[in-house]
Amino acid sequence: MMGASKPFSLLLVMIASFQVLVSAHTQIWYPPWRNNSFNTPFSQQIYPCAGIIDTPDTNRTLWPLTGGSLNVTLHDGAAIIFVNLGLGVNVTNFNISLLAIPLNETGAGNLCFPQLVLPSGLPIQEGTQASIQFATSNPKNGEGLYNCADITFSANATLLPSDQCVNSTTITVNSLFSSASVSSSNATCAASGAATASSTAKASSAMVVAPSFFGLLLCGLLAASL
Ligand SMILES: *[C@@H]1O[C@H](CO)[C@@H](O)[C@H](O)[C@H]1NC(C)=O
Ligand SMILES: *[C@@H]1O[C@H](CO)[C@@H](O)[C@H](O)[C@H]1NC(C)=O
Ligand SMILES: *[C@@H]1O[C@H](CO)[C@@H](O)[C@H](O)[C@H]1NC(C)=O
Ligand SMILES: *[C@@H]1O[C@H](CO)[C@@H](O)[C@H](O)[C@H]1NC(C)=O
Ligand SMILES: *[C@@H]1O[C@H](CO)[C@@H](O)[C@H](O)[C@H]1NC(C)=O
Ligand SMILES: *[C@@H]1O[C@H](CO)[C@@H](O)[C@H](O)[C@H]1NC(C)=O
Ligand SMILES: *[C@@H]1O[C@H](CO)[C@@H](O)[C@H](O)[C@H]1NC(C)=O
Ligand SMILES: *[C@@H]1O[C@H](CO)[C@@H](O)[C@H](O)[C@H]1NC(C)=O
Ligand SMILES: *[C@@H]1O[C@H](CO)[C@@H](O)[C@H](O)[C@H]1NC(C)=O
Ligand SMILES: [Cu+2]
Repeated sequence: MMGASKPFSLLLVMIASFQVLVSAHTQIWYPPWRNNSFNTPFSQQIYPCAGIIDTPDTNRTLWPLTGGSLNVTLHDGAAIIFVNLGLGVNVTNFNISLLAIPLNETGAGNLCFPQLVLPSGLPIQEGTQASIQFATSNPKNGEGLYNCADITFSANATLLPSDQCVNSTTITVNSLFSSASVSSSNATCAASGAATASSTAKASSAMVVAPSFFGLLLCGLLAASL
C-alpha cells in the first residue's frame, strides 16, 4: 500500500506545482519584494500589495533620489503593466505613476528598467520611505495582480549594473495603444473603439470589457490633458 501511495503523492505534488506555475503571475527581484507573494496566505490578486503588510521587519532597499532600477519577471502570456509609487510607510495610496503611459507586454520572461524616472516636484529627500507597486492587468479578462517592494530614497543608492538588468528576448513591450496615434484624443479614441468593435465579432462580450475600459480610460486621460 505504501509503495502505491508514493507515486500517487508525487503526482499530487506535481499537480500542485503545476497549478502554482499556471497561476504563477509576477515576481519582483529588485528591489527585493516585501515578501514571497506565492506563499499562503498571500495572493497577488489582493490590492494593493498581495495582502502583505509593511512591517518594521520589512526589507527596505536604498533607491536613488532620482529614481532607481526595477527588475521583474512576468510568468503569464500578456499583461498591461503599471508601476506606481506611494510615499511613506504602510502606504495604501499608490498615486504616483512611474510610467507615463502603461505598457502593453506580451510573452513570459524578465523585464528590467535600468532607471525609472520620477515625476518632478515630489517631496523626496534623503531617507524618505516609500513603496513601489508593480501592478499588471490581464488584457483578456482584466484580472489585476499586485506586488510591492519597499524602499528608502538615498543618495547612497546605486542602479543595478547592466549585466544584472536585462530584458528577456521572449517578451515584447510597447506603450499601450502605441500602434494608434496619440497625437490627438480623437485618433486614440477612434482606434480603441475600432479595436473593441472588431474583437466583439470573434470574442465573447466579457472578453472585451477590459480593453474597451482601458480605451475609454486612456481617452479620458488624454482628453483631460489636452
Ligand atoms: C533580475 O532578474 C533575473 C531573473 O529574472 C535574475 O537572473 C537577476 O539576478 C535579477 N537581478 C537582480 C539584481 O535582481
Ligand atoms: C530580506 O533581506 C534578507 C537579506 O537580503 C534576505 O535574506 C531575506 O530573505 C529578505 N526577506 C524577504 C521577506 O524577502
Ligand atoms: C503597518 O500597519 C500594520 C497594521 O496596522 C502594523 O502592524 C505595522 O507595524 C505597520 N508597519 C510599519 C512599518 O509601521
Ligand atoms: C514573510 O512571510 C512569512 C510567512 O510566509 C512570515 O513568516 C515572515 O515573517 C514574513 N517576513 C517579513 C519580513 O515580513
Ligand atoms: C497622494 O496621496 C497622498 C496621501 O493621500 C497625498 O498627500 C498626495 O498629495 C497625493 N499625491 C499626488 C501626486 O496625488
Ligand atoms: C548614506 O551614507 C551616509 C554616510 O555613510 C550615512 O550617514 C547615511 O545615513 C546614509 N543614508 C542612508 C539613508 O542610509
Ligand atoms: C526593457 O524594456 C523596457 C520597456 O520597453 C525598457 O524601458 C527598458 O529600458 C528595457 N531594459 C533594458 C535593460 O534594455
Ligand atoms: C498589445 O500588443 C499586442 C501585440 O504586441 C497587440 O496585438 C495588441 O493590439 C496591443 N494592445 C493594445 C491595447 O495596444
Ligand atoms: C473629433 O471627432 C468628432 C466626431 O467624430 C469631430 O466632429 C471633430 O471634428 C473631431 N476633432 C478633431 C480635432 O479631429
Ligand atoms: Cu498568472
